[in-house]
Amino acid sequence: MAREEQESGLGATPLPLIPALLHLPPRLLVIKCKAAVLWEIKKPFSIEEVEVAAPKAHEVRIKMVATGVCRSDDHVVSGNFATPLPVIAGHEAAGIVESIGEGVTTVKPGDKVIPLFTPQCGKCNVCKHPEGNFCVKNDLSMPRGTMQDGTTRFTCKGKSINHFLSTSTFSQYTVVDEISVVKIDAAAPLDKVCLIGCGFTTGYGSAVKVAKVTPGSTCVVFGLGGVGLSVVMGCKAAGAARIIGVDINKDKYAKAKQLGATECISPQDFKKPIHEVLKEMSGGGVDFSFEVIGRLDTMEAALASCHEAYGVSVIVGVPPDSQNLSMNPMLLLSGRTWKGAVFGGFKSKDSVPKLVTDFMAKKFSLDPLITHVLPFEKINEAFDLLRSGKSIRTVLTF
Ligand code: COD
Ligand code: ZN
Ligand code: ZN
Repeated sequence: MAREEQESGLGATPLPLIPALLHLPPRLLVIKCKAAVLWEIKKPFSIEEVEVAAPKAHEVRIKMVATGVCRSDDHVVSGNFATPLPVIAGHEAAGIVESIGEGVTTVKPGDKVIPLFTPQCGKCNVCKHPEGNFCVKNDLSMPRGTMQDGTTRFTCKGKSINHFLSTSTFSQYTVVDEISVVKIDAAAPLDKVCLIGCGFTTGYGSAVKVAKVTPGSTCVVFGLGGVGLSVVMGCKAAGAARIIGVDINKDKYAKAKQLGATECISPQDFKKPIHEVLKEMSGGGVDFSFEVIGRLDTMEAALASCHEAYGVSVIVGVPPDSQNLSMNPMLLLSGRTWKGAVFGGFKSKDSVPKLVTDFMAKKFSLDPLITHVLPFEKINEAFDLLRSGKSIRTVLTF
């Protein structure tokens, strides 16, 4: 029996089970394991037995330990996020390196790692730029659903299954390119730090890195889901004096206040447009505003609610299918700054291990974001919880 089968207890079996191959290092073996396959949009995930090929040169095979369920995964199911099907989705996770391909130098078997849905190749113009983080090797802007070499490592029922955002974490084992994974602290609890792989970092970084929130400032956060709450945490960590939460669901307010929101309001409680309300509340406009919902109307409202002469507005949410905004340029000519970024503007390989270290040093907590923990097999329940608004984050454990 190969090592990974003994350790996992999850029924993962190496293939082929030919005695002559069994003494070979695990990196040369195909692994048979369970994964959640999305065959068609608007259908539930089906737990299937899949074959996970060995990592090729500069690739890493990971045994998954925990994965979060993010809104973007649900956008794949709904068809709002177009990516090749059938697919193994999931992109917010943590695991342990099972084997490595030739030439891999930054991780080794046994290392705790976080897969990176925004890679950091270190060589492209973006990676070399001090501020850029949207590495040209990303599979986000025009998803191919493959490894960097254009092929896949998953098969199911004789069919090739696509990757998602270079990570595909809804599987007991996955294969990623070395540029899409990073080693983290060996003591890190993987069932918590998995959130650093997307939701937490996206929100927190939007405040501390993209907006660069300043001490004593006034901030407004539109949308108090898991990402919006992480923006609230970032604003607080950066020393904001006032943090106003905006959400139509008042059930979100208690947690937002626990994490640092000083007041919470619903646009539905006012006759005036919400940006007018916020301008009045802040004496002319807030210093920093964040759109963390993914709607065009709230993007406009967030921009208009920051101060006309020095306000900074950050778009965090992605609107469904590529809709366009039309806006009056005067909103910017007076001095506003309008920005956006993925993954909180952080260079992934550089920043993720540091964020894990900060978490271990108790600089922030991830517990308030984790409302549910379920076994991986209950993935469809986790999506029901997300769609009904009952969960902030569900962590699936393997
Ligand atoms: N006005 C005020 N609040 C609203 C409105 C409205 N019109 N509509 C919805 N809301 C509230 C909801 O009640 C909810 O509390 C919140 O907005 C949205 O929260 P969630 O839980 O649905 O979503 P999150 O926080 O998990 O994520 C939202 C994003 C928009 C950030 C996410 O979907 C996204 O687009 N992520 C960033 C894109 C990206 O980087 N993608 C790559 C990997 S994720
Ligand atoms: Zn790059
Ligand atoms: Zn995500």
